[in-house]
Amino acid sequence: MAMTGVLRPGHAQMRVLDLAESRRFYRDVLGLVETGEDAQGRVYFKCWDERDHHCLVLREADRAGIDLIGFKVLNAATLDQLERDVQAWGLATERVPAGELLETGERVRFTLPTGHVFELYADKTHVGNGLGQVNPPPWGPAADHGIAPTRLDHCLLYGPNIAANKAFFTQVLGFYLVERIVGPVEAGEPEIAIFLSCSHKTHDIAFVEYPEPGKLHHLSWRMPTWERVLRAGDIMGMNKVPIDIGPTRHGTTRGETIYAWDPSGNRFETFCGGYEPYPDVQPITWTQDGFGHGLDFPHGKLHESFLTIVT
Ligand code: M3P
Ligand code: FE
Repeated sequence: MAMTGVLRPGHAQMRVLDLAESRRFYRDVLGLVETGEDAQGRVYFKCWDERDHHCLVLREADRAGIDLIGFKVLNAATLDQLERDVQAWGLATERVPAGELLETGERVRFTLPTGHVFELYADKTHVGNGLGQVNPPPWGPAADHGIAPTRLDHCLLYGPNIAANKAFFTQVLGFYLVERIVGPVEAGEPEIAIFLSCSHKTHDIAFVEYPEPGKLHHLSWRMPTWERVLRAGDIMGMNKVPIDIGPTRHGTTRGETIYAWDPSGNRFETFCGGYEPYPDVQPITWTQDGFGHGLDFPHGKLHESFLTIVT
């Protein structure tokens, strides 16, 4: 089998300021499927076409942002091996017991050089997408409730020392570099953004160099088509959701996109398209001159908010 090791982004736990308002937003405007609430009051969601129990956990807090991001790995033996590899690379790990998140097995947790709490896990209950495993229809009612992304696609995180994250993800977790943005020529063109894949996607995770650790730029939600991205924009308009950028296309990754804000000010993206890299791809570089087109290809505009607003 070609895809082993780390499989995909599996969950994010996000902080929200008002749980009731956010619950309505994620359920009825973004159109996720609510799958549970735990004893701590955290609320769980999945996208309609995901099959595991959840991909998003909301926790009420007095500041917005991201608590942790979790990636699913192939199986328990892979998890054990990666735990040893992470430790050998020099990061301290802890085991979070099974059941700490609903319907989720043990997780191996550590903190990335950029200050983000990152987890690997092998087990989460298969709840299915509601269409069944035998002769399923292509979609059902949940695919037409709100914006209705099909899956959690990737996240973009901001923090210091992305060079160390790049080394860690490529040397330990089996990711490869797909695209990068470099800084000014005078500074020797250091990497200021990296787009990393553990799959066939243009990115499963991306990082931007930023002085403050542990920051969230956006969680990205996969849409099946550009028309569906435009329709997401219609739904944002109908619901007075504040939009940051788009609808437009990133030059970086070639994805079609809207960036907008949830009720707590956490940015999210509705995203589709891109191309399909393999691990032998030669990374694409965006220079300072090209940065504006990398972010917003048609306008060639380096939107100020991209660099300055994070949670
Ligand atoms: C994304 C994406 C820049 C592009 C950002 C891209 C800063 O958020 O999902 O591809 O050029
Ligand atoms: Fe994105």
